[in-house]
Amino acid sequence: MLCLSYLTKTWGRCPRSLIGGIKSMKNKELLNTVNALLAGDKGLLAMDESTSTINKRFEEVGIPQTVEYHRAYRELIVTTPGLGKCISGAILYDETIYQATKAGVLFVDKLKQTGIIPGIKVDEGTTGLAGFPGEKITVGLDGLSQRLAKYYQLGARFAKWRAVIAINAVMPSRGCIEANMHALARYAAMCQKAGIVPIVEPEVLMDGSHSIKKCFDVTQKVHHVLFDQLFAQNVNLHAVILKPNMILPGLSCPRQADIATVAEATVTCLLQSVPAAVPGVAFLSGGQSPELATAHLNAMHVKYKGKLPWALTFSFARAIQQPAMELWKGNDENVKVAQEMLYHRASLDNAARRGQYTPDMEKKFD
Ligand code: 5MM
Repeated sequence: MLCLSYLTKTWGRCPRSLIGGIKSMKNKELLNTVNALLAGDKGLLAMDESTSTINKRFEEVGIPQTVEYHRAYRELIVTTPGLGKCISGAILYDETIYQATKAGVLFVDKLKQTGIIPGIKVDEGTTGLAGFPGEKITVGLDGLSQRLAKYYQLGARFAKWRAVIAINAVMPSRGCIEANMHALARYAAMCQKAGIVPIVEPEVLMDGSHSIKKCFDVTQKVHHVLFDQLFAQNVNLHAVILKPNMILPGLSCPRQADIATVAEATVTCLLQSVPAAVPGVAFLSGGQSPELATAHLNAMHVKYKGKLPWALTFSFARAIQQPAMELWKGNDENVKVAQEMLYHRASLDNAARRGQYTPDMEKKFD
């Protein structure tokens, strides 16, 4: 029997009918991954903080910023008892995908043993966008096909690329939105070719004093450009997961919004900008407190259950991890309590996906 990697290498010499067969095998694999990632009430765990971000988070809690502490922290996460009941996929960072538990089990294998699909952050961060002072472009397209092939071999079946859109009186510019959404679409096309499901993350930042309406308008515009670009790059929308921000006022906006308003604005914005072919929407938390991120997701499910074309789930980093990291503090003796907290937060997000979260569930950990 011909193996897929052989067929892929000989793509250029394949007869047309065989290429069609390979494409449908790849599509089937992509769709299987998507279905597993979005299954039931589970969600995604973003544990893909780059070195500078994890060091920043560690510094805030007083944890030494070394590769060994990064490894120990990620071991705490992947060995959390029962995590596979709550989490369908975990996004890793390049450093982490090569790391192992103290007992020598690769994190990727540990995740797979618990029924969690390994994913990988493949963008290489942001840099200033030439011609647009203050705005950022995400980089990492050069050599991406080769890196995706390597990550596939290492076990990753989905990937993530984050674009960052800031709001102020003059931002975002059209140039910034278009450049970033084009890069996201090129990334998504390369992922699908490699048999890897792309998570596309156009994050409209919460920083600033803008209103909830401004966040709505900018996010809607960003999504329109994103899906136009995905279409232009022949990306199969059935095998993409969108990772958006919720619709929120800026952090320093004097007029904050209640939970029901955020839920309604977020779903309305998505209904107006995300095609029904997209199978799932997995929110980032973006700096919201864990409790609020969970409550917002829950309110969307309570109000719109059964009325939405896509699955609505979570792909939180801070909103799942932060309380556990604060309990751990880098000390071995705190691992168990930190793992209990991690599991607790993830299970509350499962409840939110079912529309069954109530604030009093928070007390169960006290
Ligand atoms: C927005 O950040 C993503 C979601 O995390 P939150 O739920 O905390 O908002 C997250 O996946 C992020 O992309 C990674 O942590 C990587 O971030 P950096 O800044 O290291 O690229």
